[in-house]
Amino acid sequence: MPLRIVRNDITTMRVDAIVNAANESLLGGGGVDGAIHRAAGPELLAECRGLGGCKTGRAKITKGYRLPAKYVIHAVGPVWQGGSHGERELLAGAYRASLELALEHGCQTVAFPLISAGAYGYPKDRALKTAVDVIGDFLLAHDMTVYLVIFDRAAFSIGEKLFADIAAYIDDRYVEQHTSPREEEYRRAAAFAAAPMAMPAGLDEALDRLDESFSQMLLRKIDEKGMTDAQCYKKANIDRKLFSKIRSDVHYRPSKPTAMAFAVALELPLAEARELLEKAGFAFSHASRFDIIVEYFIAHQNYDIFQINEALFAFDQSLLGG
Ligand code: AR6
Repeated sequence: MPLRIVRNDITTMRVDAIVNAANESLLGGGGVDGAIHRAAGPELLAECRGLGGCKTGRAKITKGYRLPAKYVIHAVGPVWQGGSHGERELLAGAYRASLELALEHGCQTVAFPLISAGAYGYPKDRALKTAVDVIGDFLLAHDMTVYLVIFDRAAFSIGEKLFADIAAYIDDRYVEQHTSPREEEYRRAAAFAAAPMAMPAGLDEALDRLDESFSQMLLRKIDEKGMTDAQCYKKANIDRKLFSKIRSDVHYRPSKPTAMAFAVALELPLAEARELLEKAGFAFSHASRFDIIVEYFIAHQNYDIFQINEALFAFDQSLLGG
C-alpha cells in the first residue's frame, strides 16, 4: 500500500530512507533528530557538518550509517507561530523536497515522522493533514511506499469537526442496531420477499448463470469512469501487484478493505458501492466501526481515501487499501 500510517520508532524502520525532523544547522538536536543521530552513530554528524545547513522548507540527504535505512533525509520544518507565517507552505515544502530527494536516489520506501509536530509546536492534526495531502498528491504521480510514523498516539487527533461527526454517526448506528429488533424482522421479511421465485433445474445450469465477477465489475466501472487502471489503483491506495492479480484472475476475491478502497476510488454512490462489495461477498455491517466509517464517507460523497484513513486511524481501525 503506498501510504501507511504506522506507530513505530522511526530509527528501527527497514526502509530505503527515513526522514529526520531537523533544524537549519543540521547538527542534531532533541526529539526524533536526537534519536536518529544516536542510532546512526557519529559518522552521521560528521557528514552533516559538511552540508552547510539547510533552509526551512527544504531538505538534504545523507547516508544512514548504522541505521537499517540506507539514507537519512534531513528536512527542516517551520516553527509554529500561530499559522499566519507561511507555516503550511513551509511544512508542505519540507515534505515535497524530501520526496523529491527520495525519488532522485531511487528510494522505493520512505518513512516520515510528523515534521514540526514536536518541539516546533505545529498542531498535530494540522501537521498530519498537511503530511497526508502532500504525500497523497505525490503518490498519485509516483510509485513509492511512504510510511507516516506517528510516535505518540495519545496526542493524535483528527480535525475536531470530522471527528465529532463520525462519532455521532457511529453512535446513531449502534443505537439503531440495539434498540430496533423490529428492523431485523423487517430485513428478514424483505430478504424472503426478494428470494428467487423458481429454483434452477440443476446445479450445472445455476453455475452457468454466474453473474459478473468482482474483477469484471471493477474493470467495467474503471472504463465507465474514463479512468486508467493506474489512476484507479493509485487513488485506491492499492499497489500495482495486487491490482494486476485482480485484473488477471476473473474470480479473484479481494479483502473487504480492498473492495471498499476501489468503491471509494471509483467514487461510487452508496448503492453501487454496496453492489461492488457484494460481488466480493461482503456487505457494510452496522456492527463494525470500520464499515460504518467507510459507509459514512461514501454516503457523504467524500471520496478522499487519505481522509478516510485518518478517520479510521483515529478510531483504531485498520486502513483502506492494500
Ligand atoms: N520516531 C518517530 N517519531 C518520533 C520519534 C521517533 N523515535 N521521536 C519523536 N518523534 P520533534 P520538530 C515524533 O520535536 O517538531 C529537534 O531538536 C514526535 O512525537 O522531533 O520538527 C530538532 O533538532 C513528533 O510528533 O521535531 C529541531 O531543533 C515528531 O516526531 C526540532 O527538534 C517531531 O517532533 C524540530 O522540531
